Order: sequence, then C-alpha cells, then structure tokens
Amino acid sequence: MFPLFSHTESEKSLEFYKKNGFVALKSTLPVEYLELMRKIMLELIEEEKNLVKNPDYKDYGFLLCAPYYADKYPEILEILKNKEMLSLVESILEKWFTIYLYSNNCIPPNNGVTKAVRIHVDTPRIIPEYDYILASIILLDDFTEENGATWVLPASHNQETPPTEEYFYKNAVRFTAPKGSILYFNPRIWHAAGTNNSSEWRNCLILAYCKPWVKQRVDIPRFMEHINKENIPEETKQLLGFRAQTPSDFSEFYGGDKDRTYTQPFV
Ligand SMILES: O=C(O)CCC(=O)C(=O)O
Repeated sequence: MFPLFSHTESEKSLEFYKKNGFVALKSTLPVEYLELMRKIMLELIEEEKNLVKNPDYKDYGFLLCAPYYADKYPEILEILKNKEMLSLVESILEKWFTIYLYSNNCIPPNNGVTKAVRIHVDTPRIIPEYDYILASIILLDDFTEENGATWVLPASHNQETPPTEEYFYKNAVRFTAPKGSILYFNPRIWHAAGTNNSSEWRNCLILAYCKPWVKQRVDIPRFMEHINKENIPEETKQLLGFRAQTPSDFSEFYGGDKDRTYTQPFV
C-alpha cells in the first residue's frame, strides 16, 4: 500500500521523502477543478500535436509548456495558488524556487502507453544530499493498476546504473491513489508509467520545480509572450520564472526595479 500523508503532517512527510526519494500527499484540490483540468488536458494534447507538425512526434500525451495555453484556459495557472501543494516543495527546495516544467502525462486507453513507460530517471546527475530539483505528479484520475499507475523504486535516487526490469518490477511500489493526490519525487529516482489497460484515458499533471538559478526545461516567460499578464498575481509570475530571467542588456542588469529581470535572491 502506498502511504498517503496529509498536508498537515509536514515533518513526517519530509522525513519519508528524505529516506525514500518520494512522498505522496492527499488531495486538497476541488473535484470540479480536477475534472475541468482533465478535460482541458485532453483537448490540448490534440491541439499540440497539430501545432508541432512533426511526423516523428513522440511526445503525444505530454504538453511541452502548459502555461502557453493560459490565455485560452487561465485555469491552468490556478493550481499555482494552492499553498498546501507548494508548502512541501518549499520545505525541500527552500524559498524562491521556480517551475522547471509544467506538463502532463495522458495515457490513451486500451493498452495505451506514452514514452514514460520505460524505466527511467528524469535528470541524469546525482548531487548527494542536495536538492535542487523536485518533480510531482498530480492525479486527474484515480490511479489504479489497471489504468497504468506510476511505478517508483524506493530510495533509488542515488543509484547510477539502471535496475534490471526483473529487479525493478519486483521491488518498485505502485502509486495507486485517488484523484487529486500528489506524488512528489526526486527526478533522479528510477520510475516508470504503467500501461493503461482500461477503457478510459489516464490523466495527470506533471509539475517540476527547481532552484531559481537552474535553467528551466523550457523558457516559460518567453513561451507566454503572447499572453496579457496583467491579471496574473506576482507570486504566480515569480513561480513561472518571470523574476529569474537572465539579463540580455545593461539595463536589465543595472537598471531599476522595473528594468531588472533577475529580481529575487540567489539561494
Ligand atoms: O505518468 C506517469 O505515471 C509517470 C510520468 C513520468 O514518468 C515522467 O513524466 O517522467
């Protein structure tokens, strides 16, 4: 059974994370929001496939940068106001972390898989005892063995060589949990998505966070250039990386508060 902590059990959940390289929290997200996001994600993966226009497109089921669509669907940014979700991130990465990646993984039904089905790590480097990046999976559906719940090999984040398939599937735990639950994991841990043998899509959001000086997976502020950001709260902009952009001219480095592009502490 996969342990699910409540967001109030911060000490216990942090201790579990430090020992195992992952930890899961119970939902604090409204069901209506999860359902809406599920619908939006399924629509956007088709839209993105058409936008990319690459006959070799291998990322079907993933969005490269969900905030890119926040003009059409401002709800995409709403989740970034969820304090309970962010508080564990802050206890691991400390204040001023930013978003490394905001994506999703939607697995098609009837034996469907995505590229995440292979046993993999998300980041190659190992920096023992130092957290500079953290990944999370937010369930938009109940995850079951049938619909492809994520496999995680406990405490494998410092293991350089890949486990054999036999070892992995014998020792990995399966993240079967109700929708809204969040699995946080060190992206250096060996893990895999399952195969979806159900008749419905299996959906989740993927949110990864990093220290503010780490280069984001994609440049989210530039991806959002077409979006009017007047109504986006300051905290959300900071999370998206708008306060951690490397300067591209003298005024962006030496200028006043309005001109400078890196306006948060280096931590
Ligand atoms: O969707 C899942 O179950 C796992 C996703 C994953 O492995 C990844 O995004 O790296």
